[in-house]
Amino acid sequence: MKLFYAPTSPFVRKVMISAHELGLVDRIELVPAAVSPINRNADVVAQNPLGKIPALVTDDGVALYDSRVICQYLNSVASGQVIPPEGPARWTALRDEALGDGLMDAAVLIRYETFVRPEPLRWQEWIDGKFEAARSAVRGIEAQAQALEGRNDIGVISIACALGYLDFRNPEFDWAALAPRTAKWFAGYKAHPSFQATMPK
Ligand SMILES: N[C@@H](CCC(=O)N[C@@H](CS)C(=O)NCC(=O)O)C(=O)O
Repeated sequence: MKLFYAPTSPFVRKVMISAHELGLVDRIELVPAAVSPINRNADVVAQNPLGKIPALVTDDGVALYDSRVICQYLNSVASGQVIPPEGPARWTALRDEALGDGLMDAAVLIRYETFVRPEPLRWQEWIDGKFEAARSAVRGIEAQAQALEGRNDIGVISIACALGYLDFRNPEFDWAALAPRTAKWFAGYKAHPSFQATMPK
């Protein structure tokens, strides 16, 4: 399989942590792919018309995107448990994946607005709105922090990637001050070898 990737993308990290947990890392060839909303990458667009990473090309030559579909695919290839097969655990995992993904969306959009967009064109109210979305997502995670303990499904993987991305790009945001129980859980989660092996750089 080939994964179009960038080491700083939290969505790529979600896929790579899943691959580690499912024992599939050695089957994935990493294809470096720089992307940006203003600089589309033709190699990525050839696989994913949305021009976004992660994009995976399977051994059968089928292109898959986005990160949710790729994680479902990897889980099915490995007959794994990263995505619980049925019952309440499945819906909790998928709901929490959506929560983590939404937090990543807000954080990535803040990054584009503050780093990619030229300063005279920046819109502070828009940035503030995205930070407020990030705050309410963090509060939503904190409200169920106890339920994160002991899990290793796609929901906690996505939440961990989102919090790790905030630490990487926006340490001054200090999400942990809003979510002390989540911060305690995250301190333990960080020890996972899959999390350590996928640190953004
Ligand atoms: N919903 C997508 C989001 C992926 C995404 O936003 N990736 C960013 C990099 S972190 C990207 O490719 N941005 C390029 C663009 O917005 O044009 C997923 O889950 O894979």
